[in-house]
Amino acid sequence: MTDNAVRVLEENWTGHSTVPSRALYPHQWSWDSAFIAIGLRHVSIGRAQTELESLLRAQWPDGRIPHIAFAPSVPRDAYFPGPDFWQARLADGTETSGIVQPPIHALAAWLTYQADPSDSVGFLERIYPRLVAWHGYLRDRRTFGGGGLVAIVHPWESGMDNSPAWDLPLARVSPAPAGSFTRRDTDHAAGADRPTDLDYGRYVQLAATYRDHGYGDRETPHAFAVEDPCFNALLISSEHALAEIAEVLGRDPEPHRRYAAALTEALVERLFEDGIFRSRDVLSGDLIPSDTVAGLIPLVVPGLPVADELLATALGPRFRLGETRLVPSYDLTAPDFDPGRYWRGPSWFNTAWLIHRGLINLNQTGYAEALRADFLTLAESTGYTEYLNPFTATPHGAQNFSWTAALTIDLKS
Ligand code: 2M8
Repeated sequence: MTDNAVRVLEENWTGHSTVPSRALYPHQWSWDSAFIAIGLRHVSIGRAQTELESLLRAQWPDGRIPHIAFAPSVPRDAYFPGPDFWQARLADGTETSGIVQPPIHALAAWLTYQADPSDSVGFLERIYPRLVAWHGYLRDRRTFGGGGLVAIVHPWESGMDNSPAWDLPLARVSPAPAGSFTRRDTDHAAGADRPTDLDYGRYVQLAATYRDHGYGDRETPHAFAVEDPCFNALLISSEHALAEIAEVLGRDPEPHRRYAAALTEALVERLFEDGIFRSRDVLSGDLIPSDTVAGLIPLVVPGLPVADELLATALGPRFRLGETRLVPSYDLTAPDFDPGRYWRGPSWFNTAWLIHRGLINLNQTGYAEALRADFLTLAESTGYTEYLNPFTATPHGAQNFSWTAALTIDLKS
């Protein structure tokens, strides 16, 4: 099984990074690269380091890590929105997008170091200041809500593009006119598995507005600004990882620990409701009453005070952990649950990996082992699919998907 997973990563390797999927996503994606490094560290420590360092070469002077670093060798219109849409070019000519993705990179760097400490201190030295700058960008430029949590300004920044939690805030966005752009994703995946055209038009409009304001967080009149529990939980886990990295490098870990503690308090105070974490719409000030897998990801936060209640929700009727395949992306009891459409119901391997990590942290070894076994069976039987139906295990989206393969290698190791 692991050999097949290694082969997937080899086929998707470009020489310095790994594309999520040759056809659907032919460039380097931010949080994909972090998950991929977590698997690659067991195959080649050098490749895992290169994966993360190549992404950090696309970091902007303001500290943000863009969600896509475009490969110059790929046709400019192979993916939409491509480099001509984003119009973001670094001094060395690297072309990128202008939005971000969940900050799991410091955790990936720490796990990479742990796989081979003797060969990784130089790597930590090189990337620590960049990771600090990345978190600094989020802390200084993205805390619009006033409670200390970081806000995303585009659904793509959540990594869970068409999550039902975005329906309410997105309703206030007028879509870019039909015909003003051409989708490329539906050339490679079934339309019924992907976001609707209406949602896509809204994504394009939001990104164009941000671009037309120079990607300035204060300058842009954001029509979408949301505190997402997954994004903030991964920032907390990554701050804990930065504390560990700082200790190895002989720096002061305490600022990282203090920031992680403050964020954890804010996360619980601002987003925990009805046994789960919900997203807060910064513009209306309201919590969004759609329960998605993002609300379970804080299980990865060390010392989470509401972990027992959150675990009960994962096991309860909304997600039925242990009774469905992996963990569904959306509340099973919601009337608009859709088992095949992207982030509106199907199960994903990266979120299952995160929840598995949370279960291990909580010493829930029985649930963790069952989830791990399900993960490994499904990864192989579905051809390392991107996502799957939580009842029938029918594969959806791309095959030979990199983070599915990488996280398989990690859970096998
Ligand atoms: C999906 O998102 C991209 C936009 O970033 C897309 O739909 O075109 C999401 O699943 C996201 O989480 C992932 O990072 C990306 C590449 O795998 O694909």
